[in-house]
Amino acid sequence: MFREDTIAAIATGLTDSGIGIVRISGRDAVAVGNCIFRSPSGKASLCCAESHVLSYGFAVDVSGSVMDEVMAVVMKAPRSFTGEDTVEIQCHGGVLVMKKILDAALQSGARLAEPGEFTKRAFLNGRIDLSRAEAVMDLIHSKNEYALSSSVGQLRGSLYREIRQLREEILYEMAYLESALDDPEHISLDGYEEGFSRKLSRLTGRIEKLLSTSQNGKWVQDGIHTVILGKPNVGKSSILNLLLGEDRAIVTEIAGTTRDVLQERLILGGMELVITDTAGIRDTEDKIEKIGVEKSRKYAQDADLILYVIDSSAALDESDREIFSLLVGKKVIVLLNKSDLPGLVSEQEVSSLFEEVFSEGERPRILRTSAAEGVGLEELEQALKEIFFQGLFQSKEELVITNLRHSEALKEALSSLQLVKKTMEDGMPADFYSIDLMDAYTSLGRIIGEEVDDDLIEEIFSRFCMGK
Ligand SMILES: Nc1nc2c(ncn2[C@@H]2O[C@H](COP(=O)(O)OP(=O)(O)OP(=O)(O)O)[C@@H](O)[C@H]2O)c(=O)[nH]1
Ligand SMILES: [Mg+2]
Repeated sequence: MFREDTIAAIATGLTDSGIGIVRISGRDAVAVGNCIFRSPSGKASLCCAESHVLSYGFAVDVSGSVMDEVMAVVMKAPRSFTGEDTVEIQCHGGVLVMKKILDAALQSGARLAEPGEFTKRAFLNGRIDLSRAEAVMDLIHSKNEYALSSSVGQLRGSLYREIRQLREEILYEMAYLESALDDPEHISLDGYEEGFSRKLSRLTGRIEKLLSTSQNGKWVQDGIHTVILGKPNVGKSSILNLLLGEDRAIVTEIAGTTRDVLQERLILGGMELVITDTAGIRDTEDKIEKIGVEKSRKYAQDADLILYVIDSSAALDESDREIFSLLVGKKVIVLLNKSDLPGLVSEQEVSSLFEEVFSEGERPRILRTSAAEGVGLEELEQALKEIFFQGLFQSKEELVITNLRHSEALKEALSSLQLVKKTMEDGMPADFYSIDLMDAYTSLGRIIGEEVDDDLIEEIFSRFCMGK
């Protein structure tokens, strides 16, 4: 799958902007770059340019006409992102001018790069492992602080290092067992099992710890699916508008205003919420409202988090009881809204009702809000952080598994190691351990790209964007 030809692409966005970069990489990158670059005197050549130093000049097309005033940089192999000779032309960021410069590169011998091909080359040239290549893309797609922080950590090799260490330890055990079985006279397995069993527990413990972060990883990557639930007229849509900072949903004093679900994405305290405003839940004869109420129930079932809004100036009733049943087993934050009005519902009242439904550790937090006066946002932000990312992301290097492919491979490695444990507990001889140890070693290898086939590589990199 490895190709030695020279590729080119526009590396910056295809919209008008200050600067645009056309990137060329491969064996003939400098020659191609030199065809489209002309120094002010016309004498200096990119072929003699010092590596990693900017040269000022002009971009010219194949007929020699000047297209733009540019800076060019040559990065000699292996000290470039791809590990190959690379030239980057920094031009003005007009879409037409970038396209013309790319065209000139293609006419001078380069081929248009496929999506992700620069990063694929970096991987195939051994510049970065697969987990870091994937982190590059995750970083580009990061839409919230936590996703960014996680991909920066993985880009700097936090996952790679942990996986490599785990594999080394497994390899050591495999090698030891193999030599002992080959040469029983000199290497004894007496008493080996006790130490080996402790080691296995440590290894499975480390993999379990990584896996335990993958749920958080999903929230980081996809956003926390949040549903605003409550009776009609309690201020659900007003809360949505407050969170969004704009009048997105219709708010009126008429109960039953919201009839269909309304979904938006927003960032709160660095976290991304995919938030849904729903129709107020009540018994109704209105045909349309009824459908809306059904939808509210359905969305509540699939939610990662429910914001249960109560109008604290009105007494609780049967509809609230019904909503309670939708909250069981869910992460819930209760918002006692309209706290600017004289209160009829207290925290104690709500909390004592929850005692019947929730066990002690899982009882929802209760916060006072006033959508009318903009009160309660900071407390909500704080509660979200504690519920979803307790203890995580304290440091930039924190390892959180955000990639489904990685968590699948970790699960497989874990179950292989558990099989080794079982083989041992069943009293099978040591030569039965190695197949499962090898499987665990291979599964972990897939994360960093050491045990992957060409199709998977193609698939992973095809999801990348152009020019990366
Ligand atoms: N005083 C006060 N009024 C509020 C507050 N939040 C909302 N309201 C008012 O309550 C009424 C209902 O607000 P909505 O946001 O439409 O309530 P809802 O829960 O979305 O109602 P439905 O869509 O009918 O289910 C409106 O008149 C709002 O102005 C608040 O914190 N304090
Ligand atoms: Mg509403």
